[in-house]
Amino acid sequence: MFQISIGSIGGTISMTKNHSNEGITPTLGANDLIQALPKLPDSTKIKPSLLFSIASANISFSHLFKVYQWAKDEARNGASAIIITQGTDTLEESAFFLSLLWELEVPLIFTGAMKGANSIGSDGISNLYCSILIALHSQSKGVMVIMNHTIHHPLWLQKTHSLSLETFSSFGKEIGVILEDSVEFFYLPKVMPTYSNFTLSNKKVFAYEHKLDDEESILQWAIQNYDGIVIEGYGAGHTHLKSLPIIKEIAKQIPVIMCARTQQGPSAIKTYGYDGGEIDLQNKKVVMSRWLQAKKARILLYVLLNSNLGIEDFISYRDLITQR
Ligand code: DAS
Repeated sequence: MFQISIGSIGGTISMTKNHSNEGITPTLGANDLIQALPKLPDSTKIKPSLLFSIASANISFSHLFKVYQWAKDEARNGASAIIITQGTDTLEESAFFLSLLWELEVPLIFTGAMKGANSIGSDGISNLYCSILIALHSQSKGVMVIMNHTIHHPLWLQKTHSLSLETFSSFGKEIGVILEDSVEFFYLPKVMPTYSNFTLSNKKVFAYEHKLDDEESILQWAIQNYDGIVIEGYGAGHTHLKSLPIIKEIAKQIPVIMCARTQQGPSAIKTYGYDGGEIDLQNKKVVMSRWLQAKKARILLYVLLNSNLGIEDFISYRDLITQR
């Protein structure tokens, strides 16, 4: 018997309208969602569990650590694949966080929906069904996200549109597709490190995005309250002159990561020579995130700091992304 355990956390995939004059809210659990699935092979057993029933804006690392422990227990107790249904607003972050912890080969698949369960053209069941097809595929392993017939690795995934069905993109690095009910992999993702010493301790990472004519006082506040800082810098990862002396001081004490605030492309390492550009920043001990977007860089640094690891491990992970 091939057991697939499905854990639901909430999100639009679980949402329905209770009163005609109000919006949709989480009402359904995994047990309700599976009722609408087409017939599966007799050798497949689906085990649904309602884990949480919340919008994804309310998911914390502590919720996700419980999801991780639940998924591990399911795998230990015989599940051959795990599916998590959650809101799409933080889907790429949840999946990336779990990818840093999930050391098993058992596929751990995240999915959601852009339209409520009772809306016309609702995509939830199609996404769940595609997730099951992936779960059953012999080459599936590790953490993946399935949305809109496309298979993504959490490292590259970004939500790009607030409401469209076609919102998730890995910008050309999609792992595969599900077409005609068949899974087609374009490549199998590289196995990235996991951090088994992670605990939910109190190390926190502050992330913020530079804006035109920005404030520098926020950085001074952050140093007193956080153990690491991720900045979404201008262009290829640059700062402004007012922040420079503060960043220089902060980077002597805690990790400071600089990312590109553009949606695509890496932060630079050797192009710009002006003060506040990447060469100057690196001379001041700031680490460029390269291909890690700020959302992912923040989670990676959070996991490392709470695993008693640090900036060297950040650099190793970062560099592994582009090593063959
Ligand atoms: N935006 C909704 C979703 O797509 C709500 C959420 O993220 O929980 O699931």
